[in-house]
Amino acid sequence: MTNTNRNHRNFIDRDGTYCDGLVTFHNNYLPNDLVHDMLSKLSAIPFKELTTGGRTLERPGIFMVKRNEHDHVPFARCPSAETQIMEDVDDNVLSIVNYINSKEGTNFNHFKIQVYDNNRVPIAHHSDKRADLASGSSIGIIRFTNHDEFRDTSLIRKKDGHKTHFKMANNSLLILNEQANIEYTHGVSKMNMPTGVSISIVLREVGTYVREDGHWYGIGCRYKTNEELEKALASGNIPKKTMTSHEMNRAFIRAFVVENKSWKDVRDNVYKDIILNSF
Ligand SMILES: O=C(O)CCC(=O)C(=O)O
Repeated sequence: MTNTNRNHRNFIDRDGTYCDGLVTFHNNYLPNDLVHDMLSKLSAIPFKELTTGGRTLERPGIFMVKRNEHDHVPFARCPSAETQIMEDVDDNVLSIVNYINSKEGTNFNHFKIQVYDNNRVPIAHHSDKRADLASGSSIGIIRFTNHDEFRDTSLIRKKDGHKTHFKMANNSLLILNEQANIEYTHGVSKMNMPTGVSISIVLREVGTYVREDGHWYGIGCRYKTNEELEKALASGNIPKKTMTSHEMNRAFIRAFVVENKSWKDVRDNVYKDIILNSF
């Protein structure tokens, strides 16, 4: 007889490296003094409604960032950021980020924080959108839950559908390197177990920046640095855009779908025209 109880899954819940050596999982990651009371501290964040394609998601959330040396704002053009303003990171989130960056050698500067009200709120499997992610950078997900509750976070290998489940309990950290994000989708499944609140922080290293005057530069843009953009603006020799913003939005949606499905298509093919038209 088929076991239809979805709680009976083979979970990975030990520290280690998994999934073709591309993914690292840590339990009890932050030291006690740092993790103490973190769920209730994070619960006090003024979360907002998130939408994708105009549709409200079941998980409220917020985006926080660490600005760069020019005080410009890292911005990842991803589906759920469509109506969001990037907030400056608060002290609690910063304490977590600083610990992870110094321990893992990462430069995470962009943080998506989401509240999952109970185990009935899923997140569909997807790859993170690479248009604006720093080259070679990893993606981290750290989770905080009540007591010994957990969320079922799983990875699906795009080429053959192979699925690996991670038991993300309080203070667990999953790190996907760049190749893992290309080869796998990740998502959070529903389970047959109503539980309390869980808060996750998705940590990314974003290499695209927005200035106060509305100009963009960085990895996802035509001009890769602020200096290059300044020079182009000063020369008055800015090329004419070949796409309207409506066409750009449509191109993004197409590119997002490709990234979710294909493990072969590389960033430069998928985002080429968008990059040339971003400045
Ligand atoms: O909250 C999680 O565990 C994952 C969230 C995620 O992958 C995302 O929002 O892109």
